[in-house]
Amino acid sequence: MGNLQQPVYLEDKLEEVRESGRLEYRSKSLPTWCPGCGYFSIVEGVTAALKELEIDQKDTVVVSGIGCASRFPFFLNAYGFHTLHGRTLPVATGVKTANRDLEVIVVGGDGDAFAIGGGHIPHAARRNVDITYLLFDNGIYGLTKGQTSPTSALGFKTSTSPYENHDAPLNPLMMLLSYGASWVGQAYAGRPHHLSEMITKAIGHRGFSYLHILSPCVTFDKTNLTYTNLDMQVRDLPEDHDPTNKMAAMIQAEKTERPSLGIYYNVERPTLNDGLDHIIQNARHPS
Ligand SMILES: Cc1ncc(C[n+]2csc(CCOP(=O)(O)OP(=O)(O)O)c2C)c(N)n1
Ligand code: SF4
Ligand SMILES: [Mg+2]
Repeated sequence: MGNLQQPVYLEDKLEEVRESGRLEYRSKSLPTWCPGCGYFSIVEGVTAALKELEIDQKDTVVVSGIGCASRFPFFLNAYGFHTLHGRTLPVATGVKTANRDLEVIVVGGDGDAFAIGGGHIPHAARRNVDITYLLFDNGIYGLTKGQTSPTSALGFKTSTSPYENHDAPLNPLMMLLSYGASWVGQAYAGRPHHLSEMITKAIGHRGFSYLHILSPCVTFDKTNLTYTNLDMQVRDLPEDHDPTNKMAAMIQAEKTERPSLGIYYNVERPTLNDGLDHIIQNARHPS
């Protein structure tokens, strides 16, 4: 997929990216996303995070489902697994369980995650699998040319809701908090520096980290998630927000009209691999 060429950057940007050391994390496949798609900032954010955390390409695995978002592994110079629609988390759980030294990053869209893949999320979260889930939310099915998704706004018109969407959208932050994710945050593709910091923190977390990334689909959504609308809506979490307080995180997650960016929740608890170690220990030395 893609042409084997240098990633496309403007000449001065290319120099900046090369000097930052991030270029080594970019593959030579040219992104096939539409010009202006928010997903480009996420590639930049992930390469910056990997560089910052000094994670080797050979130790990085990016697992994706199906959708525009799920083309992501092709654009990174790391191991990648383009799985089936909605089936990222079982694959990623298997990868991390088989080799815990790998840094496992899952990427996918709102349809991949919360429609066909919705049944897998609670279990990866409650098991606290030590992986990072980057959810690209454009509130639409992008790849299949703009149908209503589980996060589409009320009143949204698409080919599958020509008389306006009447299905209440899901609240993914609230869901992940109640599922038991140990790190939950929100970022916006239109704020690339903050996005990159949040990706770094999410990857640095030991346990299941979920980063919800608001990212406009500039081709099929002309009404809701545009940069202009989002620039006016998004704000930072209050400075005194306590990320160890789940109820406080839920109160913020409910404020969907003005989405807040930042770390909603962050606690340490045993991971799936910790639990498996315990089982192995008990099996070897039964009391
Ligand atoms: C089993 C299966 N069902 C349906 C599809 C068709 N399909 C491909 S991508 C997609 C949804 C993509 O939307 P999203 O996950 O939000 O990603 P985006 O394209 O918006 O990044 C669908 C329904 C498929 N490929 N496989
Ligand atoms: S269709 Fe939308 S989500 Fe897909 S690449 Fe184009 S702008 Fe991005
Ligand atoms: Mg989508």
